[in-house]
Amino acid sequence: MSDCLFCKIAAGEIPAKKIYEDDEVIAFHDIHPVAPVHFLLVPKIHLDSLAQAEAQHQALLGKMMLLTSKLAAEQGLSDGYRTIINTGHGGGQTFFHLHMHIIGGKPLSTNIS
Ligand code: DGP
Repeated sequence: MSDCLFCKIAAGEIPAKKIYEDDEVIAFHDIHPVAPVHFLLVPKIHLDSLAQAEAQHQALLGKMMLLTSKLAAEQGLSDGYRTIINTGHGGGQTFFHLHMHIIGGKPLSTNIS
């Protein structure tokens, strides 16, 4: 998508503090961190949100889930971390390219509202 921020970051057209990249996904620090560690894990293909994912994306989504623990450990989150996927306006999504937030490095509330 030509006007998608995360597509442009994935293509290297907009800089980001990258922590991981392969042929399918990229991870980079969130520009507005809500915790000492806050990065985004983003598929390189454009999907507006998790609601657009289909069976053909199952392996990619599984890969992203499994990658969180490796990347979190590399970022020093030995005591745990939170993953969030905001989906749609009602879910608090503001950038419409599927992305997973990985957050940690401070005590996180058990209240996820
Ligand atoms: P969401 O509300 O789930 O759509 O989260 C979008 C996140 O994207 C938000 O936490 C801030 C982050 N973000 C927005 N613009 C940029 C940017 O230009 N660079 C980086 N690294 N993060 C950004």
